[in-house]
Amino acid sequence: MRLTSSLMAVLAALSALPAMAQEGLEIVGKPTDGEMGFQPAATELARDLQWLDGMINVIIIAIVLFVTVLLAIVAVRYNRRANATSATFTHNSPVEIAWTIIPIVILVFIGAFSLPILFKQQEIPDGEVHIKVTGYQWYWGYEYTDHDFGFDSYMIGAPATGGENRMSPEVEAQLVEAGYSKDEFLLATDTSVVVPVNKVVVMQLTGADVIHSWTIPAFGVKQDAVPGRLSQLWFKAEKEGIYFGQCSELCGQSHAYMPITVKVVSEAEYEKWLEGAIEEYAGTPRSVNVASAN
Ligand SMILES: [Cu+2]
Repeated sequence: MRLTSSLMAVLAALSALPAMAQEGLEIVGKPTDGEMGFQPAATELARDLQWLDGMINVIIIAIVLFVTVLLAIVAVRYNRRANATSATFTHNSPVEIAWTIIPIVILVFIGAFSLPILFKQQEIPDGEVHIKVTGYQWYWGYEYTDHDFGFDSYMIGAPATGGENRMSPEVEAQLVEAGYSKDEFLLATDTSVVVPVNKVVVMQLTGADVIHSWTIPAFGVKQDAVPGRLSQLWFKAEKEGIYFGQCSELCGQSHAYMPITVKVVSEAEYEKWLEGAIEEYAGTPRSVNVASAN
């Protein structure tokens, strides 16, 4: 009898494993306690950014070491005890030319790598999935404009889901119910952005009240959602899984409670979800879409 109950406990614990939550989808993009560095890159954009960060870090470290060595030499060789009578010259043209030219060369070198990466982010390709994102105080609204449906996305535990933006046994139960664990509090949302893997997703962003900012660190995207303007971002996620982000523009009292959940699923899973979503959110049936395209 005891064995069965402990077996049940193990099974319950296994089913609550956060790494495999949500219909077998692994949680990939998530901050981890005590860790440093970036979340695993799930797009080419994120890979480029992380590579650029590492490359510039090498340059920064080299400059810091070089300047530290120069300072140490000056402190040891030219202090009053070691060098009682100091030289009286004030200029040295070759050195001055060098310390003007070399930083320019370093900046041009960095620019030669960073500008192409910036352009890759900001030049929006033709999208295969289009989503309009609206930031509200304090939740996100998503419209799948290819199929004319939309829904709002609230943090699990936010007032709209019956919570008070605080952890409680009820909120934990809601999280578990949705396939998450209590570790995902402040990250998991009731509905999520579902996108197919390896497809170009183009998002248009705007704000309904104040400026918000939509980001998924593992995708290497972050874009302000500004009232009265429509900005764009794009990504092509290469790995199925669950990715979290948070509003990244201070937007008021509950800024911390409007996270973002993106589920990257297989093409087949996406089609299935789309059928259900079109029905649930009263979107345009796909046959009508096909007809109007002709
Ligand atoms: Cu916000």
